[in-house]
Amino acid sequence: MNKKDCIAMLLAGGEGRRLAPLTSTLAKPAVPFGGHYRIIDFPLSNCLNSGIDTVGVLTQYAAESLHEHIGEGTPWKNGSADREIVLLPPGERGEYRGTADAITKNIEFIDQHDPEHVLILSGDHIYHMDYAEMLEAHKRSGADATLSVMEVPLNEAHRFGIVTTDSNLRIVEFNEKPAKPMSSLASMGIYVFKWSYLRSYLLNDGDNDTSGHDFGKDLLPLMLNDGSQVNAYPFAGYWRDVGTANSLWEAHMDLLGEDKAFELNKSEWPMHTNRQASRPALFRRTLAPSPISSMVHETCVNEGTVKHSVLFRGVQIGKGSMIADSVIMPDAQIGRNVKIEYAIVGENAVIRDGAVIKGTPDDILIIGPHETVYAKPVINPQSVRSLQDTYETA
Ligand code: ADQ
Ligand code: ADP
Repeated sequence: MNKKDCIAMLLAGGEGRRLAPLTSTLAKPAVPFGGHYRIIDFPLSNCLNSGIDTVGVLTQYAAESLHEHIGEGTPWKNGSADREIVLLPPGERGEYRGTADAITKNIEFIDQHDPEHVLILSGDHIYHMDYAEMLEAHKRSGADATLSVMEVPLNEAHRFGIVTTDSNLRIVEFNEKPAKPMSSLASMGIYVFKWSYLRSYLLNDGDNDTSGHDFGKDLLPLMLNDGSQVNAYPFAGYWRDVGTANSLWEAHMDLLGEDKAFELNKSEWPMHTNRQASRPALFRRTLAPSPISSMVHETCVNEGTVKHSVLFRGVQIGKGSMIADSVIMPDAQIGRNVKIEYAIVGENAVIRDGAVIKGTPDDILIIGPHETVYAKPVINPQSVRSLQDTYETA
């Protein structure tokens, strides 16, 4: 095989526990996003748009959901036989013990391509990013590793790897999810490494029983401790880690309104998704007074009132129902006289006539895929499940 300049390894095997029950049967990267897509469509489309032609996708938890969505990767190959998107579940090799271990167990796959650099991506971020620019910065600086970084709100910094840099953008300190963050410059979990350099660290880490085999917890701190040159690549665009119900909801709300923070479909940065979902993503937008602006997939049948919400393909809403500030995922069936506020309703959920689902902006309710909710006020997700049990056994 020809020597590659850079290939990508896309980490998509995490459990996504904080998004339960949306992730009860789905890997987090397979969770629907933006009326038409799944989260993993973002890094896959970014790779295509950035000219990265080889992508290994590391799956583990609920791998089926991703395998079904990605298949042979056709939508992200743009008809080119030179592009390769390969699913890499652990298979016979035992489990992936952490993000670094997932790469270690695929050293052979990477070696086949003999790349100069390896781009490590995460499957659960919403953003458009030109990886070629990051790769350029990495090469220009001659760093062993380059991490993309951005400022996040200080009150959210504890969710991220937090870095400190010197005036040349060299990282002098890295703390994974610090309880008391001293800065708000966060690692986006997007890394470029010189492959020969990363390879030797992975081999050592694989043999180290005290390691958690994780990039953020183990490898990056070790690399800095050894005096490696690790640089920061500041990213200025929109980027969201949607690992929690509230962040997934907020990222959807960022698609709405005239002053929306994120534009999904840019002609210069096309998004791709799998064939089943790939009928043109036409949305009706109700634009007039901006608070009621919604994104409604053209296949929805809506007989109710929808305000400031995102409705995916195949959603049905009956007469007299009111949906506000919510995200309704594919094929959810909502009956008559239902009230839904500040909630995410999972794929194929069934909301019976008269049901009330009310969250708050700080506590977004999730109704899991395929769950049924009956006409009884629901105040938190636990009660959704216990109510369901009561009714189903009754
Ligand atoms: P987290 O968001 O907590 O922090 P992590 O749980 O390590 O990230 O998951 C990163 C990616 O790897 C996800 O896409 C996940 O699905 C996947 N993954 C997790 N475990 C895996 C496994 N065993 N096998 C295969 N894939 C796996 C990371 C960094 C932080 C950084 C944030 C930015 O550690 O430093 O700030 O990302 O979001
Ligand atoms: P402000 O605090 O000025 O209202 P935001 O809270 O929207 O602004 O965000 C401040 C910065 O942090 C922005 O650059 C934004 O992209 C980033 N940011 C906000 N929320 C998140 C998040 N959940 N994950 C990652 N980055 C975020």
